[in-house]
Amino acid sequence: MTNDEAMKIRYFFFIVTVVLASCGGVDEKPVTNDKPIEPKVEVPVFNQDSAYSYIESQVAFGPRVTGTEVSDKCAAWLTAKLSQWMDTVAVQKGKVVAYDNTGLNIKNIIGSYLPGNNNRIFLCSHWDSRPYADYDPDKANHRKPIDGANDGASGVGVLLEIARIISTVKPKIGIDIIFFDAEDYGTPGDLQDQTHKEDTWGLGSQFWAKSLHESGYYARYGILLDMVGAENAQFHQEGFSKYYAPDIVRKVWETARSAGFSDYFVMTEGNPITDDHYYINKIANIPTIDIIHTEPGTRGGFFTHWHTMGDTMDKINKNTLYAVGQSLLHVIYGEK
Ligand code: AHN
Ligand code: ZN
Repeated sequence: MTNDEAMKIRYFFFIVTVVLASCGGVDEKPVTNDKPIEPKVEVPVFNQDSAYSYIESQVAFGPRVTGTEVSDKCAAWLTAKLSQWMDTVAVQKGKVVAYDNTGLNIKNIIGSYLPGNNNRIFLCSHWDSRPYADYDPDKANHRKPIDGANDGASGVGVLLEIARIISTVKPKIGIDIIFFDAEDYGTPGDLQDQTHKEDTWGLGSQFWAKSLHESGYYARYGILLDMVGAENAQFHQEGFSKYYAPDIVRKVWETARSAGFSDYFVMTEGNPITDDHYYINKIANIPTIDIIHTEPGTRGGFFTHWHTMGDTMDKINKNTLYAVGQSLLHVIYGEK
């Protein structure tokens, strides 16, 4: 090759290099995500058989009507179960006035994981059973107490299973599990028009919200479970939850749906319901949502056997328990 040819070749490569360099100049930075990549959190598996057995145990005591001997026995059992798994357990005792002006001795039971951690949430459910099957088709049953397998025991069963899991796979945030007494002691249906008494439901949560079990108690938010065990249950986005805690509703429903439970956690707005979370929002000012099975078209607006003698163990469905429990685990282990 002549000198001239060699120069031409060198010149050619010089031009190619310049062109390539200038082309790459615009977006030369290596491709990165804006957010740092976070390690994927391991979410433990919810055991619906275990939750089911905790519901069975409660129902086996008989109706857990506030202030009765059966109620005392069940309270002792719940306290023992929570003590097995949580760091601390407190029983908040109180006296409240019922719809008929009788005094009721109540027990709210609170288990705490990482009690010293200010970054915390709580999960709750009522553990009492309604003294009156006032929605039973047979009028003769309207003053009989109910088993409350779904209305009461189901939420507690799911939360006991979560307590057990928390003790084996440690979440990053603090968690309280609260069982409220006397939620279901509200005025019987046939007396509603005669006794104009406000706020006869949620007596345990009202007591707790006014006089927290620990002075200065703080939680970022709360989640209430109510009737979370019936087959094909649907959880509409309850009205007070959307009003007081819209971000938590969004977070929980999005989490549940992306975990595969969109048949249960539906995107429709439900009516506002005077449940424990209402008093927690109003009195204690902690944004709290209610995951509650409502059913437009039924007489009470809830699941078919609501406040009837038919709210029994055979109405409990393990797939529903799994949907709720696994969704809650995704929420808990996704928090930091
Ligand atoms: C009312 O019917 C006003 N509140 C019902 C709340 C409830 C009862 N949840 C379970 N049992
Ligand atoms: Zn009830």
